[in-house]
Amino acid sequence: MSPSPLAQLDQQTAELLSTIDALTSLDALRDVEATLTGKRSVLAALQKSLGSLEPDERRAAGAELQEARRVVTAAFDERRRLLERDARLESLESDRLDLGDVVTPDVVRPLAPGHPSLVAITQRELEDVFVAMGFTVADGPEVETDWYNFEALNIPPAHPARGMWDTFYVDLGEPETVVLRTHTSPSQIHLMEEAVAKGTLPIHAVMPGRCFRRDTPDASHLYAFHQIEGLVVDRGITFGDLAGTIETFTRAYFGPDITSRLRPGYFPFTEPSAEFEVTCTICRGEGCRTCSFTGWIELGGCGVLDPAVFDAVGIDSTQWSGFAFGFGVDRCGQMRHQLTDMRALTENDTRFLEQLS
Ligand code: FA5
Repeated sequence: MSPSPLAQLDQQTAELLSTIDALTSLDALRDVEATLTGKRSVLAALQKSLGSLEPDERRAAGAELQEARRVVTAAFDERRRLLERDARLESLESDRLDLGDVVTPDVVRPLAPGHPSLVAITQRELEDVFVAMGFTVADGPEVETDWYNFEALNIPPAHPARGMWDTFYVDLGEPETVVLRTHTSPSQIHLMEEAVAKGTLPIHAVMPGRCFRRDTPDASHLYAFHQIEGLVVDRGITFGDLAGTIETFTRAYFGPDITSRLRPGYFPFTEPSAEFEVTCTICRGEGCRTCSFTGWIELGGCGVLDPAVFDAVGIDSTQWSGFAFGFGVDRCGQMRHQLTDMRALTENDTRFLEQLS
């Protein structure tokens, strides 16, 4: 009888188990997998050799070999499980962040307190200048009917001057046309109506607030911006009073180096009307991108109140006269702080904001 092909099985199994035991990495384990438990293994070769045995012997040897394969495969799987666990622990350890490394005193310092935005600061400074000149401060709604934003200001429907203000319309399901106010001038109307109703003329007031236009944002335009409106209604008011007020304001707010100029302009609610400009504080009049290379920045419009506006609110224009102005708060802040681009006011860049604290 020929020697059984499984004569060395115990020893071969023991060798396989000790090879498995000696594996120390998953890479090594993958490299030898085929020779330990796969098609190229000793046990697979033995399996093939059983074909030469008698059926009875083959059955017995087959069972023996199967048991050896179970033991070797179980040892192999267990080794793989342990190596995988070790690899996982190792990667957790290397990824672990030591809090002592990342929490520096800088990070845990108390949060700096907030502070008003440049626009709020500017608005307050402008109010202070005008209060010192004898004006009171009032406000008006940001959402207006067409009548307040346009018609009462002598801008009837379809009037070409409406093109001066690219308007956001609000659909409240009301029969009246409702808009986000395009300027603070409708607050003139509210104030005059109130003064007429209460019999409190004359008026010397400024009305700061937010306005909205479908303007494309650029270095000197935002679509939500701020204006401060001025309104004087009294007896014997002339264009000279307006010019003097503008000049006094310019010197008080920007300092003696900055000059103002009034250029003829057009607004339907004032006659005569003017554009109010100041020397560009960024280039000091030399010309730059911010002032479109003119050396001047337009701050706003102004003029003597048109009698048609007095008629709309029921003020007798033979007894009373007045002037109004409206200029950009954001633009005043931009010029005062020499900001080349107004969009910095809305971008929440902390490097910019921290300079204001
Ligand atoms: C007006 O809005 C008139 N209501 C001003 C006025 C009041 C005239 C009273 C006469 C009497 P204007 O459209 O030119 O005018 O705007 C006035 C100022 O608001 C501008 O000069 C500018 O400083 C500011 N402004 C206008 N549009 C923007 C914008 N999109 N972004 C930032 N500032 C703006």
